[in-house]
Amino acid sequence: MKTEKIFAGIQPEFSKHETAKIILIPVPYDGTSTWQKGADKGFEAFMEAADNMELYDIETDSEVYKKGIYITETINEKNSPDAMVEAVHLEVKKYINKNKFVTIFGGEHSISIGSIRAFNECFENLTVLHLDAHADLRKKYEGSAFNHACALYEASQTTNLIQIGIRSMDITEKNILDNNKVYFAQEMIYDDYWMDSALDQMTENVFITFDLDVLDPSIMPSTGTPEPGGLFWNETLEFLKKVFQQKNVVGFDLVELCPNPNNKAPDFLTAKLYYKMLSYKFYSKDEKEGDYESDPTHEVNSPFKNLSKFKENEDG
Ligand SMILES: [Mn+2]
Repeated sequence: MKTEKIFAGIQPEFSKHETAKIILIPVPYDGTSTWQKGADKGFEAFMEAADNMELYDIETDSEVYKKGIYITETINEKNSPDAMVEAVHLEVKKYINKNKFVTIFGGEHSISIGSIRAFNECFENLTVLHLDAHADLRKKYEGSAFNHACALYEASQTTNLIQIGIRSMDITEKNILDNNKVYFAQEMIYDDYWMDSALDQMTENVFITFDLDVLDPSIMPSTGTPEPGGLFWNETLEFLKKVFQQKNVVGFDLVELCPNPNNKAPDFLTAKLYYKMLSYKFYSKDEKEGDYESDPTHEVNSPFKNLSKFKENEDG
């Protein structure tokens, strides 16, 4: 059955399939999570929070919803993790080929396997930017290669994988991870240049897979496996802003919202994070569409100018 969903109560003219630049694919899958169940309820909670969000973004001085946000039919394939991954793969690829900006909302992290595969097939030299408390690099877990604990294994073999905020992993994953491209949470605290360093390692095309448990549980307790010592709101946005500004972000997903009916703040954070990422995407895109090189006012007009900590050349 087809039910039309509308993001954040935007007018019908901005939520049409034909004209929307932004596609949101809901995949409320929770087949393999191992501790707290409930990631299948994340999308509903996200949508409810978004209904209560103001749609003017102060920082970018923009209303990105006017680019159009179309929500596709929910992917409900639950026969097996493999079938779910393939359903996501096909749906994501279909919309990339229609030249849309594709975003995916989980569900647990195994949904990213199909998305990453689709983006990797459609974009040259793909970087996968993975924000997560967990490395998710197991080749197999509980008999399946499509478990949430394996979400990034394929990407580690087929893309330029950069991992941010990691603070929990199995010893066997040490053999798979690339130490130069992993930013462990406990090291990031003492490293003023982790953002620039990670940016230097990215290729032009970047897909972001954002596991909400990368955030500190004090601001994001609503995940299946909360881990202490995570990222905070402003530093996360500062980093994402730089990525959207400096790279061609080709799409992103948000996964692992496991809502608590008694605490709506994490649901709202998630809605706001989603909208912020869109605001950054289309702000920087509009800039790039203009004649960047020959526009001397470019720097002056940028609302990012005063916000970037690392712009000035500090020498020793
Ligand atoms: Mn995780």
